[in-house]
Amino acid sequence: MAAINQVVDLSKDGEIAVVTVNSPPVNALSADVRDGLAGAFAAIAADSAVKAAVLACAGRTFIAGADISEFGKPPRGASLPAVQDAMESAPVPVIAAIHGTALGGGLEVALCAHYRVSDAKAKFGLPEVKLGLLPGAGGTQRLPRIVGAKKATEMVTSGAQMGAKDALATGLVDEVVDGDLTAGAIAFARRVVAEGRPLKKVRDDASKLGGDAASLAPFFAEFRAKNAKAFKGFEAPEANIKCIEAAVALPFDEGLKVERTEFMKLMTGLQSAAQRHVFFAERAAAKIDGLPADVQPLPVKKVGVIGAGTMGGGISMNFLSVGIPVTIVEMKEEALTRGVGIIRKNYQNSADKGRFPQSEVEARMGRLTPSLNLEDLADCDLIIEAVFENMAIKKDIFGKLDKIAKPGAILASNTSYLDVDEIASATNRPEYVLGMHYFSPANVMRLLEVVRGAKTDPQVLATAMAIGKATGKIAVVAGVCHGFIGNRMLARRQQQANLLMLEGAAPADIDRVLTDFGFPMGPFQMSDLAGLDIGWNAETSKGETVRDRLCEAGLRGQKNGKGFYVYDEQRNRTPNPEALAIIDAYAAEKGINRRTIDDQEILERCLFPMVNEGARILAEGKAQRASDIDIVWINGYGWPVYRGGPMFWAEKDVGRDRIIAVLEQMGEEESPVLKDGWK
Ligand code: 3H9
Repeated sequence: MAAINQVVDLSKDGEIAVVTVNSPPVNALSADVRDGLAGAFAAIAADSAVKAAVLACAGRTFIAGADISEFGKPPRGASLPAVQDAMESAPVPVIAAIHGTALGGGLEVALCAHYRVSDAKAKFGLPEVKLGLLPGAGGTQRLPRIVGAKKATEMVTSGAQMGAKDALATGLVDEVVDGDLTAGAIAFARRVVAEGRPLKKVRDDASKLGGDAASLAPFFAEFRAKNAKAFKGFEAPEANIKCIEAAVALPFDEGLKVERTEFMKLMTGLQSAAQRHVFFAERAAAKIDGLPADVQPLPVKKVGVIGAGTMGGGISMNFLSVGIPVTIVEMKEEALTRGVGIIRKNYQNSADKGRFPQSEVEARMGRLTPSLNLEDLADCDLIIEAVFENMAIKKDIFGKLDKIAKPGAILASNTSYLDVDEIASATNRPEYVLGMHYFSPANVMRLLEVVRGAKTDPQVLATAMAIGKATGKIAVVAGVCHGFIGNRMLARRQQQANLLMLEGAAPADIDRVLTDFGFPMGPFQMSDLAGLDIGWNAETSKGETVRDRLCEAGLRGQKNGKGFYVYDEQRNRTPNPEALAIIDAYAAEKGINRRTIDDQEILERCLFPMVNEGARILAEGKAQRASDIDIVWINGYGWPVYRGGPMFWAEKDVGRDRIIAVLEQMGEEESPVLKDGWK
């Protein structure tokens, strides 16, 4: 085998050349890989003894795309189009041998081969849209020429992957190989040569597009309308659709020009920068600062959950769904039966929607052991408490657990605000105690704040992070403080929303400003949804707050059809005049001077104090890095992913100076970290 460079090899099996990319972890198309491929295909073109070439990859996957870490940096090495051109116009047939995931630029390279073969597990996709981009190396022009414009539109706007079976059916691959992939690809290449099959170029064949511009116009219109809600706020889906339209309407090279123009617009824009930031931030969140390299997570083979309410049930489902048995404990039979019933109903709903077969409902439920006895948790490796937010109750439970749980078992609290160190102090094993703060509904929401107590053992922390990942969560390390990362910042937004409401902004206007920004819901919609009377007590209510007065007047939110809004039977909402009158009266009584407040003030006052709180959290070391805060807000609170999270937005969109200026006007002291910046 001859090395073209350190990441690309060229070898020969008789008259078949084999080009192998070996650039861990995912064979991304870095400058070195592009240089290596350019060198290899130049050598192949110059060698008359070569009759066909196979392009394969070492390691866990075929090329997973362009190297995202190179984006935004000065170009280096061979260009991707030059590499693709060298393959497509090679004098001999080129066969791509695909395993793992051929994604983005990886699939676009494979589409420049004359034939493609894969193993049975291979997956194919153009996920650029998830990075705020579009396939910029011919993908939007070549893919529809194989799978048709309709399927290609779906794939590029969702980033969805296609399996080997469908790839074979559509002609995206020519053969699915059993056994050794490279050997199968070489055999396939020999057949191509022996049969004198042509050098098929995807670019030259428009027969599978599925229609022309006129006949496909209704499809595109309908596709846009159907997805308007999902695409709202995002620039990339529309740009992707435009490119597929160009593939249908224009000759190949003209379509390619449209793709290039649209790609460059997205590439240089803020949305893609934000989404690329999120890609790396998600992966960075999994890393624990200062963790010795040799620390391995402890095995978690059995989980205990205390509390079969909404949270406890949702938390249990995360484990049951991935094959880990759960013992769920409640105090009363009735609550236990209800909780278990809801878990079954949720699984049944998923089965009814075709997400998995009926047998899977039974398999998952079969892993659940309901119990009324804490002692049944004695053999669990991890026990998660999900009862009321009450320190005395939690300490009592942890005291009992300490005696019941086996040595080495991890004891976690799902508290959303309380001091994990104080909870840990109720045990003799504070090093095995931490917070695992799930977000409701816990079986759906991806965020998990893992709260590291003062004494939490690094291995215990690593275990909670690993089990979070294994159950499909994005786990973020937080330090002990009131509300941890997410709720601590949310409190600042809520405080400002309430003040703005008293000073003259209508709740519906505040909600509108935040939903226009990209949140799925504003704070008052959220209050109505949660129920205005959560934590409110009719007997002790003294009418001291607007909330007290709304509840006293019988406004409870969505549950009784009236809160800040009134709701009709379809849950359509209109601002509630009764609530507005209560707010007006309250403000008058407090002598608050009501005025017109514009949208910019609403937005800045709601979000800037949150950013400041994020900076304080960093200053106090309660978050490991600014990007972790972004991940919390995107995955737990609906911060629009195309704005990159509050800290990215503050730094790259608004600018810290503007935030500091507004905070000063508001009389709020800024964190030094906000002044000096963060990494
Ligand atoms: C593109 O192709 C544009 C073109 O159309 C046009 C160009 C003109 N680049 O996810 P993992 C790193 S856009 C650089 O944990 P898994 C990742 O950061 C690209 N680095 O592994 C991580 O690093 P670390 C279109 C990359 O097994 C490590 O690899 N392609 C890239 O769970 C392992 O990653 C995509 O969007 C990259 N492209 O999943 C695919 N990809 O260890 C993006 C990964 O330091 N990638 N890294 O934290 C993926 O979806 C997953 O990584 C993959 C593997 C499914 C491949």
